[in-house]
Amino acid sequence: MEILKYDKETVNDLIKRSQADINEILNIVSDILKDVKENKDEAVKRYTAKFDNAELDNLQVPKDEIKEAYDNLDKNLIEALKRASENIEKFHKAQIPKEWFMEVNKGITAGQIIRPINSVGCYVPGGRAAYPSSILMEVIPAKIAGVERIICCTPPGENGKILDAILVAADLSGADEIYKCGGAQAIAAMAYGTESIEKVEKIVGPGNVFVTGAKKLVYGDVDIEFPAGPSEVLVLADKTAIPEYLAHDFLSQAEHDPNASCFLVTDDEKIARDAKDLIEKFAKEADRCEIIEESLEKHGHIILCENMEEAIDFTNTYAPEHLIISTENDKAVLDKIKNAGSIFLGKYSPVAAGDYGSGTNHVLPTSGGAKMYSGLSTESFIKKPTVQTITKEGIEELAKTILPIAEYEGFYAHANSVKIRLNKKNH
Ligand code: HSO
Ligand code: ZN
Repeated sequence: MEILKYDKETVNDLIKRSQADINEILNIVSDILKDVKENKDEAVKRYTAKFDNAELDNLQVPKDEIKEAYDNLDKNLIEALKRASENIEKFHKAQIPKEWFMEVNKGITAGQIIRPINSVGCYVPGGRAAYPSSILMEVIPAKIAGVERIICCTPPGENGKILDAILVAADLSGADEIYKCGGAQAIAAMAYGTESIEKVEKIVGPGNVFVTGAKKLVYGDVDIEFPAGPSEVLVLADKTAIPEYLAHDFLSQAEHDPNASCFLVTDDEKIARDAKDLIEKFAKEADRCEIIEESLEKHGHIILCENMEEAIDFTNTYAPEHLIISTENDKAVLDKIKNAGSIFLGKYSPVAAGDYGSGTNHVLPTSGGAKMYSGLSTESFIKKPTVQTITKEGIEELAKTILPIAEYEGFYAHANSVKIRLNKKNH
C-alpha cells in the first residue's frame, strides 16, 4: 500500500471502486428470472442443486429444524443475539415516523399517516461468511414498522440445511417463514411467487452480483432498498488518532471481501506512516489474511492531504458506506460531512459496534450510494399516504388557485369537480 499525496486527478480514479460490472451478468440473471417465473418451485430447486449442491424436497424450513437450531447453538451466542436485538429494537423504534396534520390555509387540513408495507422478503447471503447479524438488521426494522408477513431467503449448505445461527436469528427477530434458496433464483421467487413462496412487496438485503443484478431487474414489480456491494470504510484521522485503532478498523472491513475498499485520509504524515506499517504487519498475522491482503492490495489506500478541509472534501466525494472520524474535534468535522452511510465518531466507536450491537443498521449503501440513499431503517418498510379534508369555505378559496391552472391544462372535468361544489347552498 502506498501513501498517496492528495491530488484531484489521482484520487478521482480511486473513487470508482471495484464494482464488478453488473451489466455483464444481467443476461444470465434475466434468464434465471424468466425460468423461475415460469417453472416456479421446480426451477428454484434446480438452481439450488446446481449452484448450492443441495437437493431439496421442500424449500421452507420446517419448525423442527428451527427448534433443533436452538438446541445446537452455543448459548452464549444466543444471548449475544438477544442483546443485539434489544439494542436494534430500541434504535429502530425511535425511527418510526410521526403522523401529522396541519392547516395549510383556512379550511384546508392536510397531513401524512403511516402504513406498513404488507409483506417483505429479507435476503441474507451465504458463501464466504455467515451473517446472522444481517438477519437481525433486516427483520427487526420490518417488524417494528408493522409488516404483517416477513420472509427470509438464504442459500442452504450442501446438506440441505441452513446454519443454526441464521435460523435462530431469524426466529428471534420474528421472521414468519424461512426458505432455503439463494442467488437470483431467490430474488425471482420472492418477486414473482412460486407454489411454496408467496410473492412479497419489497425485497431487502445485500448479496453478490447475481443477487444485486436480480434486484435491479425485479424493481418495479417489487420495491428494493438500494444496491449494496462490497463493504467500504473511510477513516478520517488527524494527529490525535491512534494508529493501532486505525489499522484494525482497516482490517475489519478488508476481511469481508477481496473487493472491500478501505481508505485512510489524514493531514498528518506520521499517522499515515505509522498506520501503514501497522496495517501491513497486522494483515500478515490476521486470520483471514488472504482476503485481507487481496483487498488491501486492490483497494486499500492511504491519502495524505494538506489539511483537514481537503480530507473532508475527499470524504464527501467518496461517500463511504462507513465513516470513522477520529480527530481533535469530531463534532466540528461531523458538521461538514454530507455523504456517508453510517458515521462512527471518536476513538472508541469502531464499525464493528454498528455491525453487531450498538443498535444502528448495518445494511448500508455502497459505491457512492450514500450520496442519494440512507441505510436500511424502519422507514424503509413504511409508506406515508397523504390525507386531506377541506371545508366549503376552504374549497371556495382554493378554487381561485385550482380553476385557472386546470383550465390552462385543458382539464375541464377537474375544474367542474370544483365548480359544482361552489354554488350549492344545502350540501
Ligand atoms: N460491515 C458489514 C456488515 C457486517 N459485518 C455483518 C459483520 N457482519 C456491512 O458492510
Ligand atoms: Zn462488517
